[in-house]
Amino acid sequence: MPFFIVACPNRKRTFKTIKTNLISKEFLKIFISCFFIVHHFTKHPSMTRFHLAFTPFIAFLVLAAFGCQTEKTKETSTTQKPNIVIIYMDDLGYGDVSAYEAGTLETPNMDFLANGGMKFTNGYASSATCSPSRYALMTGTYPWRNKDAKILPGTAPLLIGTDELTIPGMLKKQGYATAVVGKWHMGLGDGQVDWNEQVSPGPNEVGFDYSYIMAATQDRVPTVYLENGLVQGLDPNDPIEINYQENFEGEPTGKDNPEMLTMKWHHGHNSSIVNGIPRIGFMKGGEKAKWVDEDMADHFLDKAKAYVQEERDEPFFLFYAMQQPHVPRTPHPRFEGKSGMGPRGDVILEADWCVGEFMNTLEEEGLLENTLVIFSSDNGPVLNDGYYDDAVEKLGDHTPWGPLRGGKYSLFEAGTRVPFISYWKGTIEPGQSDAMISQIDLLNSLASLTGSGEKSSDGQDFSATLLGKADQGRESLVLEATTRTAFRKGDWVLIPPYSGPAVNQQVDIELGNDKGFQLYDLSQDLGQQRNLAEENPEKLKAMVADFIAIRGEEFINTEALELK
Ligand code: NG6
Ligand code: CA
Repeated sequence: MPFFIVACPNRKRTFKTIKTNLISKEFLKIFISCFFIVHHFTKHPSMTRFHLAFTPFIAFLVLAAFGCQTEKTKETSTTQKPNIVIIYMDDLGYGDVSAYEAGTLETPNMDFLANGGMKFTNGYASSATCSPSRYALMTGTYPWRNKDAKILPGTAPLLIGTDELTIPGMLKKQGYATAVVGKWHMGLGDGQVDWNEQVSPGPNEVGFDYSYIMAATQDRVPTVYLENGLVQGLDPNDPIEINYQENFEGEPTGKDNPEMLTMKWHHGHNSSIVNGIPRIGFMKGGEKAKWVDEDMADHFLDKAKAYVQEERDEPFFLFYAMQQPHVPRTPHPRFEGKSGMGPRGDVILEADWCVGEFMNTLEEEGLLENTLVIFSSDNGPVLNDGYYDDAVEKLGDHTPWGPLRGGKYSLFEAGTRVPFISYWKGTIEPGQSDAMISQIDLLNSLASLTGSGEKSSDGQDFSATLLGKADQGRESLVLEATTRTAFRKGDWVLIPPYSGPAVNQQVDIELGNDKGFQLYDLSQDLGQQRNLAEENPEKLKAMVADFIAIRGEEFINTEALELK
C-alpha cells in the first residue's frame, strides 16, 4: 500500500501534526469525490461489474482515511502534551548560575535556559535539605506534613506512599512515559532492604516506568547504581551488606585508616572507604558494582540522553536529578582545575556542560519545540559540607548564595531560594519573573498543562506563569529547614524563635535560630539584616496568625540539627 505509507510516515513530532492534518483533509476530499462517482455509476444495473471492481478500492480508501484520522488524533494529543523534563541540581545556590548575576562563576548552558526562558527570581525549593525538598517536589505536599521527611540515611524506607499522588504518577495517567535518572534520596524499600535482590518499593512503585538512580547521596553507601530496583554490575558471589550503625569486622574506615584516603573528611564522612573517599555508613562487598565517582556525571548524562532518544516518539517525563555540586565533589579530569575555585566550581562547570549536552540531544532529536524544561535545585549552597576540598579556600569573589543570607540547612532565604527556570523553545518568550513560586506548585501546574484534573492541596497551578503568560505567583509560602519552619507572605518573612545555635560551625552557615521572632521586609532588605519584629508588632501579629493558620501550632516541635 504505497499510497498509505506515503500518506502516514513516522516523522519527527514537531512537524507531524501539520502534515497529517493536510494529508487527511486531502484524503477526505478524494474519498468523498470517489464515493459519489462510484455511487453514481453503480446506480445503473449495467454497472454492477464496476461496482464489484470499485468495492475494494472504496474499502481501501475508507481504511486509508480512517488510518490517517486515527494517526491525526494521536498526533494532536501528543502535541498538546509536551515532553517535560525537570533538571534538578543538588545544593546549587542562587548565585551559582551566572544568569542570576549574583556570583562570578560562568555557567553558559544554564544561562542558555535562563536567558531563553523564564528566569524566576523568587523561585523556592520546599526545604533547605534534599530529601524533604524532593518529597515535596514529587508530591506537591509540604514536607513538614510528612514526619519522616528529613535527611535520610541510605537504608531509609521509601518516603513517598505508593498510593500518594506524584508528578510521574499523574503524568503516567495522562499517557506519559516516565523516568528518573540520577540522585534519588527519597528512601527505598520497607526498611529491611536486601541490596542483592530486587529493591522495592522505590521509584517504579510511585509512578516512574523507568529508574536509573543512586539510592541516596554520593557521600552515602551503598555506592552503586540501581536500574529498576536492581543493583547494576553486582557479582552474586560478592553480596552487598549495608549497616548505618556499626562496621563489618575487618573493614577499613575513614576514621581508622587515614593512609587509604584520597579525600580527607572534615566532619562526619569517616565510615567505609570507597574509591579512597570516606563515606557515611558502612558497606561490605559489591566490589564490582561500585560506581566510579569521576564518571558519575557522564554516566547519568548517557542514561538521560538514551532515555530521550528511546522515547522521542511518545510524550515523556524525565526527572534528571544530577548529583552536583553535593559532596564529595569529584569532577571528571576533563573539568579538574577549570573553574579556578577548586572541585566545587569544577563540578558546577561539569554539570553545566551536562545541561548543554542534554539540550543538544533534545535539539538533535527534534524535540526542543515540544519539550518544557524546568531547571532548579533541591536546596541552597554550602561550601564545606564535610570534606576538605578547597571549597572555602578557593572561592575567591564568587558568592554561591548571591545577595541572600544563609545557605543549605538555613531558614534564611539562601536555604530555599534557588535558581528556578522554565524553558520551552518557541512557546516561552524569554523574560524574568519576580512571581513567588515553589517547587510544590509544579505538580498542579504540570497537571493543568497536560489536562489532568489531579491536584495536591498545598500546591497551586502556576502553569501560565511558568509559560510566561501571566505574572501571578504565590501570596504566601511556608519554608522548611531541618524540621524548623518559616513563613513568607508578600515581601515579608517571619522566622519564629527556635533554640539551637545561630551558626552551624561545621558548615559555617547561619541557620536562622534566634530567641525571639524575626521579621524581615525583603523589598527593602533582601539580605535579611534588619529584624523589624520589635518595631512592627502589628505586622508581626498578622504574620504569626497567617503562619499558624497554615502550619498549625505544632511548628514549635523541632529536632536539633545534627551533622555528625
Ligand atoms: C549531612 C551530611 C552532608 C550531606 C547532608 C545531606 C555529614 C557530616 N553531613 O548529614 O554532607 O550529605 O547530610 O545533604 O554527614 S542533602 O543535600 O542530601 O540534603
Ligand atoms: Ca541537596
